[in-house]
Amino acid sequence: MGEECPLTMASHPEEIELKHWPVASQLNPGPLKTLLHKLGLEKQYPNKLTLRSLLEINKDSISDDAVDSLKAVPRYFLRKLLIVNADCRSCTCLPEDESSIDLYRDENPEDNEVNLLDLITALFFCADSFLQQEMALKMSMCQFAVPLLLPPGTGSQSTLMLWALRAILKEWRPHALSESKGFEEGNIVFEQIPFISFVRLKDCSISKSQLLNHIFSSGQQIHNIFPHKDMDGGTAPKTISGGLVEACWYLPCGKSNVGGFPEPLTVANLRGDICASQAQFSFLTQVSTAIFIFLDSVDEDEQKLLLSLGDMGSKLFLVVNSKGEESRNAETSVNEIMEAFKLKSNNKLIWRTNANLAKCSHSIRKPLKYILKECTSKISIESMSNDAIELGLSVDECMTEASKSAAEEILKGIGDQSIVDYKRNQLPLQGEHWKQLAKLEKEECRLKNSGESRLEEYRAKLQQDKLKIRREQNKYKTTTAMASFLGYLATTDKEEKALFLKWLQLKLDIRSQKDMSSLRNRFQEQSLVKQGNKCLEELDQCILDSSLGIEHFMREMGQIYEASSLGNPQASAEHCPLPALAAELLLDGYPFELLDGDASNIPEKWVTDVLMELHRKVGEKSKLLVLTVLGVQSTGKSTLLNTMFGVQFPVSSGRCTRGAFILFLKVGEDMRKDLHCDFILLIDTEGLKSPSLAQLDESCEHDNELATLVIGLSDVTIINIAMENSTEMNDVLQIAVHAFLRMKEVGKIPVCHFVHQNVAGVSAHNKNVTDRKHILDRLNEMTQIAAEMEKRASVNRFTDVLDYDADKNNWYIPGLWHGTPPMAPVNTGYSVAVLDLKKNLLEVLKTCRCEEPSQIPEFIEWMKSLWKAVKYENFIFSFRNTLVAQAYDNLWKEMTQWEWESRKNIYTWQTKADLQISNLEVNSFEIQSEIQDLQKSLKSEALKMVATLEKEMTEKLDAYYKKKDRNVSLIEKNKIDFFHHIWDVHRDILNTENNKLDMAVKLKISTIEADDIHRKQKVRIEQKVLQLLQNPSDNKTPLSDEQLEDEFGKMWSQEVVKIKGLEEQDIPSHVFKQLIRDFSNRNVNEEFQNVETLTAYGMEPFKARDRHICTMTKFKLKMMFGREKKAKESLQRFSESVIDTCRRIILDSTKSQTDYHDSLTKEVLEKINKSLKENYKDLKTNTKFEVDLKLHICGIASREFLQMHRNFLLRKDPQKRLEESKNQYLSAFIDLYRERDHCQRKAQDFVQHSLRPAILQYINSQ
Ligand SMILES: Nc1nc2c(ncn2[C@@H]2O[C@H](COP(=O)(O)OP(=O)(O)O)[C@@H](O)[C@H]2O)c(=O)[nH]1
Ligand SMILES: [Mg+2]
Repeated sequence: MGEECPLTMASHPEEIELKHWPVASQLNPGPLKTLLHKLGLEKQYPNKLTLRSLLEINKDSISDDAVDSLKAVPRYFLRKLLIVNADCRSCTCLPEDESSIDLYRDENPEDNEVNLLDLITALFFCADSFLQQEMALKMSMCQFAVPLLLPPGTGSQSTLMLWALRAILKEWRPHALSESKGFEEGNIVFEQIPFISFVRLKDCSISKSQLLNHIFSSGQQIHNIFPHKDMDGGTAPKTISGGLVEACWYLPCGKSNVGGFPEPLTVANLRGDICASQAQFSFLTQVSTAIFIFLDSVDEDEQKLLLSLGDMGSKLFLVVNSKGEESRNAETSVNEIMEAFKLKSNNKLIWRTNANLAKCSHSIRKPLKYILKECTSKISIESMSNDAIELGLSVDECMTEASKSAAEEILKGIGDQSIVDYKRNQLPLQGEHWKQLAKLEKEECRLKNSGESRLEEYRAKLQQDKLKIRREQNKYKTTTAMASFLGYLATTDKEEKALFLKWLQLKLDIRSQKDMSSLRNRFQEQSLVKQGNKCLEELDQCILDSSLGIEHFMREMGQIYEASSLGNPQASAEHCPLPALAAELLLDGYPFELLDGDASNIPEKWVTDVLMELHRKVGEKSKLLVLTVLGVQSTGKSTLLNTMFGVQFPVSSGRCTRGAFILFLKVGEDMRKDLHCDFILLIDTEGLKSPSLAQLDESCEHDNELATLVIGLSDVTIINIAMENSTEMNDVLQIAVHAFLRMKEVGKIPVCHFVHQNVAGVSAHNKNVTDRKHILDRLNEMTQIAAEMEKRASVNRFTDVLDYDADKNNWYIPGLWHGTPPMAPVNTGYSVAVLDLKKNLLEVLKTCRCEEPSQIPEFIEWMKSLWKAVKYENFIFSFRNTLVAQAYDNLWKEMTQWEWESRKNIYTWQTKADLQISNLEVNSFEIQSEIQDLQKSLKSEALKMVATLEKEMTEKLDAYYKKKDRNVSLIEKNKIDFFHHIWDVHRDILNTENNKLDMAVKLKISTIEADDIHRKQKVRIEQKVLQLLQNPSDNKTPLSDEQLEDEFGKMWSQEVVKIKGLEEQDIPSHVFKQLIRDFSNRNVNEEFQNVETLTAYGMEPFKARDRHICTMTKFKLKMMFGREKKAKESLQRFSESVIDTCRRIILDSTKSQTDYHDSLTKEVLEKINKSLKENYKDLKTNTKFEVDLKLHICGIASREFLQMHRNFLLRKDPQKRLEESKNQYLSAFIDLYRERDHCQRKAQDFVQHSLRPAILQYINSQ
């Protein structure tokens, strides 16, 4: 660092208008020009220094070097200020060269120091409006006074820094609320607060700033709110900061015993003599509740000035520096003023030479308290802008009128409506529709509620439903709010757009605070009552629904885009510029919602198109590294990121959105090589384990999904832990790890770092060794359990899934506040620790990777596949942690076993019942009544039997819960579900059983009837033949075979019409159902959804493949290339032997002459499971292998069992048997006909040719 590198220029100088000030090169020679030159800021003057240029990740941003020239001072100051390091003010003096200290040298201090106030003033001159706002915010976090009136610079008048202060939000607790622990929060510019000014006459020798620091610091330490002469750089002469008015706020913490004031106060401090800054002084007198003038004496001019202010009443307090004898004259002049203003003696405070600061501050506190008590005039800074303009001052935000009114127009649209109504009317797409869509999309993958319907039909129905919702969404016209929002976003002027968004954000915050604080108070009251959870839940939802910010508008934008892309082409053409708008915002450093945590869904098309647009905008150079922070709600995650990178994620205790937000940080040229990337992508998560959401049913599920997605996406994950909720984080982590184990492929192993907040002390790292070990032990233990559950042999430790080093990856960060908020400044230790963490993380990012960082397109692909995996996951996310999941899974397995026993029992019974029915000896006349009796009695027996089985199973479940081992206490709340499940199972068993009995009875009846047909067939055929032969019309020529077939057919169909056949069952689908059940809670949805016909599997020889062997990453696979080949060979041998054994079992089963039954499949699957269990650890098989192997074997089984079933039908089905004998009967019929016909003809012949002539002859012969 040195003279050569002054602050970077604004990266887009053309964006910044030249306001009313001349550029530096046109500055007249004078103190300002000199100072700017000294600080190397000439090129930045005026307002050319942008916030964005300071956010770049470059070497400078992590440098910790001390300043070595005055030109380096501004950069040092800003760098430290942006990471809220309160030590930033110590850079104003260059360190002296120790070797050349020469006590007698006449040093010129101007060469190596700059006055702090001058520095701040100069930086405000040079900063653009966004940087000004950020500087003011960070200064106020450090509890530094901030500029309220900036001196004129080269302009003609001072400026009221209204805009610059707008970002400052504060919380406090007035003494009145100390009982209820309530608090107030607000935008400091907007709040009505008493305003107290402190000014001085000439060179009054009292150090006003030091005194103010004394009065308004609360707690043990005197804090340097206002810079004073005893600080670094305090002695350097001020050249440009005369007339600067600084302001700070005193905010009570609600503890009356701590002293201080009961209400908030604004404190203003005018620098320099009031005579030199008359405009500022008149402004202050106009707006102040009280004004304290520090003076030694009053000369004539000053008297005139004071008197010219007119009636100030009792506002005025004179603090007189008493210097003993000398001050005689002064006293008279003071008294004259007292008289002129009719001031009481209380309004004069004497500062005695021998008094110290403590004493004096007491004497000023007293009247202040009195003023506050009586105070009727409160004022907001916002309302001061009129006064300022009247007095000829300028106001910084006048420049922003256009954007302000644009934002106000949108706000006007809200009017008196509640936010809930407003969102329903104006942002309709993201409401119920979107949530419903999210649910449908997940159901499409998980198929949890398919019930009895066939999967394809069910899926088609879900798709229909989805389309319906999109159509519904498409029906909405763009609402007025969205139209104006999108309209302003489309303005090409970057600064105007930024201003508009800022304004909108500020105004929306203020608006939703109104609804929010009352809701939150009600929530507080309700939660004290403890009962009526219903009410609490409703309030919860209300709080969620009542938050409104820019993110909601952006969310709506995404929904409009998503919906229109499915709708008519015209609408989608109309909305095609939307991704470009959003991409631009992303590039400008705005956060962008990746995952909507309220609905728990990603608008994939929207996100994809926006990111791709961004990719194009940066010339397809978008290599990125992803850094995520994950942690429980309100543990300072956003604060951490903001501090670390100077970004602006929303920070507040009261946010109610949730989800994952991304933000792009540009990497500077000097770091690109080291980091191998162009951007760092920050992901901030919101609303995890938020207590106000905990009661919502799906809260836990959404949290787990969110955590899994973001960890999966990141290169480095920061797990943010505030000590009191480390268990919650632990739980979430377990689930995420477990989810990864269940996924097919997790491409990379994210590095994870634990950040422990609020842990100070140099010894923290050492003292917490056992703590860290404990955490890691626990995570390891849980990973093992999970690996066991998922049969992942290659995973034994937490570090197999996430890259974690207990020693290096733990950070202890002291609390954010140094003292008791709200008056506490940010702890320097916090800032230092965060910077340290940042440096380390960047180092990690440099070295940890084994592959090239991905570009945006790959990132998108990866995100999609991760999210798909999350959507397919049907089990793990609903649990709090791995132990609960395990307890549930154990019991579930047990239940499946019990259920199977029930089914087996009933199967045995049913076989007997079948036999009983089929052995029933009846003749066809008694058939109805006898069989019905038997059917009735069997059904009631079945009912009793099922009831007994159900009772037994219920008792087993009870006993299981009573035993209290196997962590049953964790699944206490699932008990009811399990009981319901038992009930469901037995209803199902009973139904099936009744159907089976009905079928058996039908079969029996048909068999009897068919026997009857067989028995009577001979007679029938004879009758029919006789009938045909007797038919007089046809006795000339015999009937042809066709005619006979036809005749027979007619007769046959009349007879067999009553005989019901047995229906062929869909055996492959029965086998498939058993196969799916066999995987119970495992994550195989995706695999099985692609299976169309099971019978097509297992035709070719089975082949072991790479993807069957368990590895965490592709990278690891490469490393063990040699071993992998061997592993595959033994896997092949193993598979073949299992397949052989199973094939034998299957063939054995088919030899028995029975029908197919599910237990046959079950037997095969159990055999496979047994072999797998014995071998999976050695073979390192994964779920994919298990799925493929089982599909192969079940494919074989499904074909064989189908054949077996068909054979059975052939044997048993009366209809089939009749059909089979039909031909026999037909030929018998034809034969008989022919035979009879022949005989008849023979007889006829005989009659005709022998008998008749003989008879005739005989008659004739008579
Ligand atoms: N006492 C204390 N407060 C903190 C700390 N970090 C953040 N906060 C405050 O906690 C609140 C929530 O912080 P935020 O960063 O929004 O939390 P997030 O929800 O995790 O992003 C803010 O008011 C912060 O000022 C800390 O270390 N100590
Ligand atoms: Mg946050």
